[in-house]
Amino acid sequence: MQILDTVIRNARVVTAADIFTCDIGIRDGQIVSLATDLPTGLKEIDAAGRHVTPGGVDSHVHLDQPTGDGSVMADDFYSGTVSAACGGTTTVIPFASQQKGESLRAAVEDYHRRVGDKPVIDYAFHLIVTDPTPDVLQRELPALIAEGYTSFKIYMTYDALKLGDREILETLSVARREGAMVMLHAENSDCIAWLTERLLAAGLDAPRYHATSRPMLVEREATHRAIALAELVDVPILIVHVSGRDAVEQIRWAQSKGLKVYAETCPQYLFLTAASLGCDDSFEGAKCICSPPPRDPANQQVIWDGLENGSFEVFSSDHAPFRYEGHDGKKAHGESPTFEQVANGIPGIETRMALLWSEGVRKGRITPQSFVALTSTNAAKMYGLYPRKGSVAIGADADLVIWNEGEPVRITNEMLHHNVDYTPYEGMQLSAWPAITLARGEVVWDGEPRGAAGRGKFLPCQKPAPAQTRRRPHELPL
Ligand code: DUC
Ligand code: ZN
Ligand code: ZN
Repeated sequence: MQILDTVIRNARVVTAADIFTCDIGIRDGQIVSLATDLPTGLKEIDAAGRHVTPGGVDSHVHLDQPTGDGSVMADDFYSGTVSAACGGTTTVIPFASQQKGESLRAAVEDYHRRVGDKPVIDYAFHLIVTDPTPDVLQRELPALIAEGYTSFKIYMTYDALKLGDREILETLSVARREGAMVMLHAENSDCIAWLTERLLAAGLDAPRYHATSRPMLVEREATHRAIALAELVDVPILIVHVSGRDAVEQIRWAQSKGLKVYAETCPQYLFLTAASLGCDDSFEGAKCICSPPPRDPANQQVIWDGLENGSFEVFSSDHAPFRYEGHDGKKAHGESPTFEQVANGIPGIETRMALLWSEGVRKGRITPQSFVALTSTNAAKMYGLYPRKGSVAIGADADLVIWNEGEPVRITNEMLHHNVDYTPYEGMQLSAWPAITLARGEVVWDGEPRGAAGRGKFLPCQKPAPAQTRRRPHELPL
């Protein structure tokens, strides 16, 4: 047997299905053996007594994405992927966003230029379709899907991004025909605009009114409409960043009807509430402005329940990094802008995995196997990267996290590696953090960031199995 590059000894391996103890043999960046008493490798790592999980697949992150409103994302493909690796994530899927009036191909080319030779870990792209012209739908989108951009996001809110119902139907129909996965940002744009206008007219413009302007019913209505449109077209969809009970009820209703409606949630809906946006009119709450907004403790519990009972497939960060200080982030419109002028999004690419392992697995809310499914395996399947990514299996990339558990870890922004000047989780006490992250067999985190810029590779995605329609094509004239 050819000598192994690395052997991880006595790992307590966790997959989405099993937990077992073995050595992990790695050669040329892949897992080549899972056995006991493997021969000595060129490098040996002792994992006795430690859980070893697949590296995280963070399938919803925003890195160096143009915003168009004067704000600039704080993380590019270097700082964002270093931060990811230090938090146990080994694959990221950010968004190449079409500008209205621009071709989708131009957005993809621009985004590859932005990536350059920066990434430390592997990455794929989702597309964002904002202008579904006949040319985009009939020519560009099918060609891009065939080239490995097999998922795209549709927004139901934000003037610069949103599609109307007819446009959504046309776009869903292409996804069905081409076998792509559609992600939907489900909030009712007109309801938000109507409420925002009234709040601002009444002088209620502090960050906390962001949550008032986007109550759960706007998410419920849009979630229901997205499900209805997808049912009409007969295509699977995934509802992103689900925040609470109202949307969860719609999703479970659809799932109970046998519709392929998948859902994603994020740490902010487990660990933040609307009160994180402030209890007074201070601007500090802008740090936690994101959409949909975080809700309240009862809704946090609904999200925990959904993670436990299978309502959610994916737990992503929705890392959308804007600095608090300076004039290109949360304050791009001045020192004290109105809530609707504040860039939407919070950082979380590095804290996602440890938050869920510490507060989910170690507190007995979810099993280790569910953790793996939610943070890695399901996202790899959902977006066509499985089995290369998302599992500990022979032939898979050696993307692994060896966990440190039982010692207190207090989250501070200083310990993180993103380029944002705050974390919403400052001061939180956890009981786990990745000790070592390996990406294609290379140590990229062992208490220090180790990955070199440019080692991350672009991953063309397969057409995802979960995006396949249930019905036979001849049943609908689509
Ligand atoms: N939607 C996202 O997916 N991310 C950040 C902001 C938003 O509205
Ligand atoms: Zn969104
Ligand atoms: Zn997002």
